[in-house]
Amino acid sequence: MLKQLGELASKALDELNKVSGLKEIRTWQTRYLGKKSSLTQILRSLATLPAEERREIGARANEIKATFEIELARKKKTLEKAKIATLVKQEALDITLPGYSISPGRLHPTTQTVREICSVFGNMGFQVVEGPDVEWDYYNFEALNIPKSHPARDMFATLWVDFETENGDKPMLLRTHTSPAQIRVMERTPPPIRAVIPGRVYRYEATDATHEWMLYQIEGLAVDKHITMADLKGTLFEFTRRLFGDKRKVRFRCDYFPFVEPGVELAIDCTACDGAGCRLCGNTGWLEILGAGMVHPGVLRRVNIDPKTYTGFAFGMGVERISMLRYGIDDIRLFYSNDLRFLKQF
Ligand code: FA5
Repeated sequence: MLKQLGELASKALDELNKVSGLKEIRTWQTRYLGKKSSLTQILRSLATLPAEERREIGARANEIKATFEIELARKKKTLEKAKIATLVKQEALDITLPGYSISPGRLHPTTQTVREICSVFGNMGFQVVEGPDVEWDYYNFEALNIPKSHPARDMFATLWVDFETENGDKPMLLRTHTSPAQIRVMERTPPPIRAVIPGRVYRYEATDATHEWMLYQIEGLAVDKHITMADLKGTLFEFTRRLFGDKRKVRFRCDYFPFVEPGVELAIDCTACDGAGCRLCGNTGWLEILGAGMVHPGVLRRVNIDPKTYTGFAFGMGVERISMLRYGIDDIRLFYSNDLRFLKQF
């Protein structure tokens, strides 16, 4: 087979030398490097050869393949240069015309906001972690104190991927929030924990100016000895200051989430009307930006963290809503409608 390879190489390179057009070169490529070429067949059949032969023939065949590829690229370049020279000679190509400028790409506004938020928390000592978009019911609900048939499930409009079956299949869904990643982090990391988890979440939602069916959230989690509500308030207060500036007022109010106790919502005074009341804030003067609370002892126990020794806080915010406030965007549907006129503004 070595002899056959040697003959193949010299025949192919000889033919390549004689190729004089770009069309011919494609034929050569198919003949000597294509799926049905002798070289590909030899490479495919290596597995069937005895070990000793496989090593020697494999090495030689790969060497020939690399040579073919190098020589092919070289020939293509030469032919392209020759073609351009001919066109210039015939004045069919005016090389004095200015070229097309390629406008540089940019990051999507959501990516920019995600990175900015993660960097604010990064500077406060939080690590960035990710979790899966497709989640088990256990992580999205059960481990977060939302058992089957619990009315709290109604708070989440869910897109199911798989249901529980008699064969033992477990229910699976597109995660409705980033909170399941809290559980995954706590399962594999002993305290102290400081983590932020950005990612997409999905809800079976009728979309409107402030609701999308697919959105980004950033979850935050801190678990340690002696963590109190004061730490939660201090951290989130500092976060809003760094992201929205000193001028904004911050309001904490009680809220309910089954996996925290007590639970709160954080709102800032409206960025559009400075709290006077307008359409954006529904005339309340306040805009809710996130949900938060002290991690429920039942949640800690489920991941084998003793709630008598450790406490923690968690929070979850919607990234697009934050971008809307920062950039004055009045419709969330603009983010993912792929309209370049919108995207080019960021
Ligand atoms: C939650 O998803 C909780 N997991 C947050 C949490 C985490 C609470 C940790 C306590 C501890 P909620 O459903 O309110 O909560 O969503 C959080 C944020 O996501 C909201 O404040 C909002 O900014 C954003 N959000 C929720 N639904 C949508 C939607 N359909 N479109 C756009 N943004 C949304």
